Amino acid sequence: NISNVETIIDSQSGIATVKMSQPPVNSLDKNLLTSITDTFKNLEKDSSISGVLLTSKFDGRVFSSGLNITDMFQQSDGHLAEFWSCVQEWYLTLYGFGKPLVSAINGHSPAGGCAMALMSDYRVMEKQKSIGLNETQLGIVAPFFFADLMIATVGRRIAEIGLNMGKLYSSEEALTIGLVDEVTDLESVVPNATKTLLKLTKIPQPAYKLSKQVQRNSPMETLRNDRAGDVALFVNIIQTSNVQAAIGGYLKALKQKKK
Ligand code: CO8
Repeated sequence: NISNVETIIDSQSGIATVKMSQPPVNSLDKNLLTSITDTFKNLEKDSSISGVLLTSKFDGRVFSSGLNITDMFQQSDGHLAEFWSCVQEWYLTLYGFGKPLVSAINGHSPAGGCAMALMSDYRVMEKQKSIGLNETQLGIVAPFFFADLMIATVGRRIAEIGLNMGKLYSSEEALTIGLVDEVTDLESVVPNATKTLLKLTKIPQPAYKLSKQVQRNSPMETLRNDRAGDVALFVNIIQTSNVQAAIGGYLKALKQKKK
């Protein structure tokens, strides 16, 4: 499955570029979630790697379209449970990643795509794209650990407005509220992200790792302590008929958009 993720290593700097490469829009299904998770677990263990840049192959179009919606529509409880367990593992691995991680957001980044960018330490985004936790617009609710990422990044009040309204922000708005750290032309997204990443790798790394841990531990611990409960909650919410109807309607609208 690793082919839906390309990893390019610069042996001189020790920077690994992880490029999500699953056509057409890097929607996070079980395969892509697992590939990303496994890639990060390997990079964490590899002592020659100093930091990671996360980006998309679909330059100028989409970073990630978020969780794969079809995995939440008309599926069995078992399928949903397995899918959600992959989502949890992906979150725990990326948010808990012990090395510098910078996102080069070179396209749209809704919902799970936004959450993934928020799991990194710094975000550089292409201008005139969109990002946000728009779950309520699909008739669903972002899980507590997505909400926590937003709160940790932009503060409680702005997060509350964004989450409740399911707001998708333009790159420029996202910069204003601190959801991303830099906005630039497509050509500069990866170079600028790399520049910051290199700076982060120069900080004494045991301290850097510990600093991340101290700040991020609480939501991850909450999830670790009751992963099964969180899976059950997800399955229950998704299987309610009004949520299924809302997801079905959203999928239909998404397919019809281009007609
Ligand atoms: N899942 C599944 N399929 C998708 C997704 C997705 N997230 N996004 C796009 N697709 C499909 C489209 O339907 C389309 O399929 P087809 O070719 O068969 O018609 C194909 O991918 C290409 O998509 P587009 O033509 O729309 O591509 P564009 O380049 O024009 O646009 C966008 C890219 C902007 C990313 C656009 O596709 C889009 O807005 N997608 C929807 C994004 C979205 O709202 N995602 C939300 C996912 S939900 C989530 O991440 C968190 C859920 C938490 C659940 C908790 C419950 C308790």
